Amino acid sequence: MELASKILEGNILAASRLMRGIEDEAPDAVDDLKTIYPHTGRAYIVGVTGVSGAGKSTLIDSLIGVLRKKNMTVGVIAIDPTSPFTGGAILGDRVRMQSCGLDNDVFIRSLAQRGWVGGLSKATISTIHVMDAMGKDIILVETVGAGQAEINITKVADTSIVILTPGAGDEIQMMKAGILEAADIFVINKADEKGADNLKTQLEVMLEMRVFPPDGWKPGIVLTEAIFGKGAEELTEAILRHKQFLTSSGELEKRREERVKLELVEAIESSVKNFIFNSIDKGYLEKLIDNLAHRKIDPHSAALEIVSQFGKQPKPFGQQV
Ligand SMILES: Nc1nc2c(ncn2[C@@H]2O[C@H](COP(=O)(O)OP(=O)(O)OP(=O)(O)O)[C@@H](O)[C@H]2O)c(=O)[nH]1
Ligand SMILES: [Mg+2]
Repeated sequence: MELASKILEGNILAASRLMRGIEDEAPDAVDDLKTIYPHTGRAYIVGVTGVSGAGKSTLIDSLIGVLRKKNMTVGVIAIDPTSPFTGGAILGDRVRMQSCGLDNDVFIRSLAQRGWVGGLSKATISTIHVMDAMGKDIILVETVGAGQAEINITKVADTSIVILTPGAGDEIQMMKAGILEAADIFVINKADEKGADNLKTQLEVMLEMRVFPPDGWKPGIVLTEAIFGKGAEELTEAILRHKQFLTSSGELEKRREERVKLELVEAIESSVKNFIFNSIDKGYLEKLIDNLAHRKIDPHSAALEIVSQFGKQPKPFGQQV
């Protein structure tokens, strides 16, 4: 438990160790995660999604600068990054400091998505928990907006930012349905390039066609030039305004309930699977597999046959509390 208490003190080396354990699915990691869990739920989670090369990392670099000026501590999780964080002037120093374990204010971690089976992967949520427990005020999660993970990141984030770039007619098409709908803030990055205004109009038209409840949140559009640090302050203000809206409308609590529900579903899936495979009669399992191989039964029916043996409780079930 020593590792967990070091993490709660914000120790970067301890946090890195647990994050590695999470990725390797080390059994110890589960215990440490249990210990830190009561200390999580304070960080504000921001998803940053856009196609490869849209400028997500560059924009995050400049956001970090603005957030640090506001004395906020920052965590960054880059999922499947295809380009490394080059680091602006500020970040460059911070990353160097971080590698010496000296800087507690900014913590950056990359996660490989390859090999994940469905869902957003426990690894992302658990890594968020570690940064949260370290006391990071805001956690930025960078994902490339083309896969299944991005749909889920919008469920995990408090604020979802979608980045587009000029000449992005194609980008809009490439974005999976559901990502655009889930955006709380649109960013048009590379506004120094031709076509930014055009794209803004296109987005505005798209938003006009959607119906928002009168007291609901209507996504805004922020123009940025991330390489020049332009627009990062406006974007920070937009994030904080959205946070304020979510807090005062009670929407934040609802989103967070959705998030823990998602975690519960993932946890149930893995514990039920473990439970069944640990307790099932091996001879019965072998026979079932043999029947599957000889096409005497199909996998869905086989699964139902197994699960039905564990579903003998009255419905609905649950302990009285
Ligand atoms: N002209 C211009 N180029 C930019 C701007 N922002 C970022 N870039 C450039 O766009 C390229 C991609 O930027 P990244 O920040 O790596 O993009 P990304 O979205 O993180 O890319 P992946 O991690 O590969 O998905 C880099 O060469 C940046 O210098 C901008 O505002 N204007
Ligand atoms: Mg990147």
